[in-house]
Amino acid sequence: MKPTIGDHVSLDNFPRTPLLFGPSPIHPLPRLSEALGGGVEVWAKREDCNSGIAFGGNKVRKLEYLVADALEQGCDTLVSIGGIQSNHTRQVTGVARHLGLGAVTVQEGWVDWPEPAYNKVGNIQLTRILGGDIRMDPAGFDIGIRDSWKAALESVETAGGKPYAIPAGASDHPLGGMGFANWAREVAVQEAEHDVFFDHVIVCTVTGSTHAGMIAGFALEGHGNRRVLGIDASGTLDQTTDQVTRIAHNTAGRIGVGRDLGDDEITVLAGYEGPAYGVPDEQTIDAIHLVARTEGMLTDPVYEGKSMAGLIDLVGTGVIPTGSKVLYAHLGGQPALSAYAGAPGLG
Ligand code: 5PA
Repeated sequence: MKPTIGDHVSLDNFPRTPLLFGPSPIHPLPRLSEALGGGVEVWAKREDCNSGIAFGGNKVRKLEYLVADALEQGCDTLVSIGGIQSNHTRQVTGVARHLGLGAVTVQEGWVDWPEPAYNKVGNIQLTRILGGDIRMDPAGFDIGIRDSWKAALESVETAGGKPYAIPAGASDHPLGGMGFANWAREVAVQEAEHDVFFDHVIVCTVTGSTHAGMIAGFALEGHGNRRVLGIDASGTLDQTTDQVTRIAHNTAGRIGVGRDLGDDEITVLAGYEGPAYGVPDEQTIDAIHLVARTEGMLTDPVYEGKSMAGLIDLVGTGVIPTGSKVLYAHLGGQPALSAYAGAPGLG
């Protein structure tokens, strides 16, 4: 069945600063599909190659809407927060540089990973190269609002600057869901181009606005027979589910969905998060190996390796039934791989 492609005036009304190459690539994964038994057709949409800014990723897409707002307000410094190996803070810093803005990022100790190079390589290395103002903080994992982030905002003001506040993952923000609402519209166009309809979408979820934006965006497209399955990688399922639910409802209202979202439209699945946020288990590593070795597609041990483990299991157990067309949202994250060279199977 072909989707109808509509022009959603309400979505187009939001100012957007273009940061992506254009629509992110979409392509089939035939050898992975075959390895999973050949009963389902798996495709990927590649946010890991969506932009030339600091390796791209899902946050660059979200930031198209947040930075448009920041520029309109005349802000000169983006201020955000994440773990030491945060992809988000790397992308915030890259986008700030691209636009001639300053960036302050609080980098917390979200993950207890005993690798000597963990504080040096991967995302933190790239953020340093980008010339970000990094504030290290020992606090543990939490997707909520933190005092250290508020202090960073205040410090910019004290120095005479005008900060723009971007919460963890650019999620708990009025515009957090917009980027992936727009993504859903992009998918509908690409489906028409490729004459395919994805009845299942797999997405990794932690701070929630990627998943939530998709839910709202697909609700606007109006095809009820599509399931968006969020794979939790936070290890704090209730908090992530609450955040996805809240942002999905807010975004749906903002873009003019015109009806309440049903509970069955919001699905966050546990079981693939490993021992904790940022720590892979055997299932994660096996998933990373399978997709790397069948398709040459790289995934990371914090996020996409976990959502890929979810996809593999859901196909294997028949939760995603034979005959399905599955779209795997690849959200980026590979720069963290070098920080995990000590994990069994990754180095
Ligand atoms: C991240 C997030 P959400 O946070 O929007 O749910 O996205 C989850 C996700 N895949 C999925 C990758 C590669 C991600 O980087 N990363 C965070 C970060 O600080 O990098 C926000 C947690």
